[in-house]
Amino acid sequence: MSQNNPARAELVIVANRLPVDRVVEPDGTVGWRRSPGGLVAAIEPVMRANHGAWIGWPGGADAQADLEPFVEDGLWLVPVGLSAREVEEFYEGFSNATLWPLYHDVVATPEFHREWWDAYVTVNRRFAERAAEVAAEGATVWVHDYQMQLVPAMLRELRPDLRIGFFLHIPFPPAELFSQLPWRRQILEGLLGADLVGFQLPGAAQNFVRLVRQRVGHKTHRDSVYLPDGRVVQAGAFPISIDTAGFEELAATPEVVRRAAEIRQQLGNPRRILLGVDRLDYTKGIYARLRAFGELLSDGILDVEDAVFVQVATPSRERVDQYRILRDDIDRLVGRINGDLGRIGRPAISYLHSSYPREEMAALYLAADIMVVTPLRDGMNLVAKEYVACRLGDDGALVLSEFAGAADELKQAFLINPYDINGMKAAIIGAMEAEPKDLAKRMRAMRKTVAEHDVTAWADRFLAALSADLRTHGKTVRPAKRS
Ligand code: GDG
Repeated sequence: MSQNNPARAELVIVANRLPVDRVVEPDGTVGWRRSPGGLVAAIEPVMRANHGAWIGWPGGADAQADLEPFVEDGLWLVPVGLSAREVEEFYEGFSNATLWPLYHDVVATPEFHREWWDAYVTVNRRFAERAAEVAAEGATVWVHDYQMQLVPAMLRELRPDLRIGFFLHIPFPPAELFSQLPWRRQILEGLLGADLVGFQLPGAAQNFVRLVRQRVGHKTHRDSVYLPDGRVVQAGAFPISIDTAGFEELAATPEVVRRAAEIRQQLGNPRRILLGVDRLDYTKGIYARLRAFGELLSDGILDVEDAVFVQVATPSRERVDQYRILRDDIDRLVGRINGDLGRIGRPAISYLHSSYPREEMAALYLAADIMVVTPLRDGMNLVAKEYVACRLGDDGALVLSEFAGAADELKQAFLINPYDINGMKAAIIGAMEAEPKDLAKRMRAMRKTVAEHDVTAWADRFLAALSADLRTHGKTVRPAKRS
């Protein structure tokens, strides 16, 4: 892979970001810290079992910086640099101001710029070339997410011997919306370079197959696409999940339990704590959710002595205009609600624009009586599953948008339409007034779901499907050795 490691990888992960963050130590040396996240946890054991490598952007805006592959905590990491202009045009531009809103029901207006598209093509080619260098003969390459949709076809052209899988973490829109994209055909052809194209939900796979039939003209049957050269591309749904056991363990540690009690006390021991945890993103429905809570207070249905809303909004994509506008809107709304309805020592909303360690997240999940997850559209939403995993006592309530992928599995949640403010208000009150027996029944069922379908099962299922018809070639991805 590098001069010091001539071996090549049997499993290659290609994702926009490396699973590590660059940290500069006090003495000026540059080090790496593992970024938290279920994806790394899920894929790590399979990577170790298969001599795996991970290709991704290490962050920063220097196309030439530190581009030597390195081994960090036993994982082979292969950095791909981006220039300042590429960060602007490929990452902030085409990925996050064109594709992100377009794929999320156009809840914000996507911008179409030809120079952004050019940067997307250039960067995708760089990732594909890197993967082609790193992958062993007949290896498996697993490409992730909307930033990398051209990589499968580019890689297949360079290395037809590879087995290529693609997984989209966000929704795949219906044809009526996707067709706005001036480069719709190129994106579809890019994805068709994979042997298996995975989505969160069956509906997304159907959208994709329908679009391929309409726009590229290939024959399709159910989830299969038949290419003129005889190759068959399989589409399918692989709903992602969390490290359930990890969250359960965390929620049972005395430190987390103690911290949850402390949070409740610091909030002034309200009767009910409502919680929202999201990246500060306009798809997450934060504005409507806080408005609904504010109205419950101003209608006199709730009182600040009864209930407090804790909203964690993790800073995200702060250089993209739509995100700046959203931040200002939320700041103003929280200020108005607290100004109008709060009392001394009793703000209505405890608003935290910050990110926290995993332990603090678990303590918040434990402290919250009602978790409020109201995205306008969301591929899956892991926060909903994390909350459920932490409720070891089968108590607590989940209010969940029917437009989150997670609603397909967490059917016992209080499901809401985030565009219907009155419906959302009614569901919050319904969750608050529900009998403990009813809540326990719902939570038990949801906990069973997240225990049975965790992120390891997700990764195993995807990789098994990807190597399914490989038996004739005799090469498959080795399952991870798990403890
Ligand atoms: C995309 C899709 C899909 C958040 N703040 C902190 C923190 N988080 C963690 C949460 C959760 C993750 O980040 C967020 O995942 P979500 O699924 O909720 O949302 P996206 O970031 O939009 O993820 C989504 C997902 O990909 C996976 O396929 O489900 O639909 O949009 O794990 O806990 N973690 C820590 N501190 C924070 O402040 N430690």
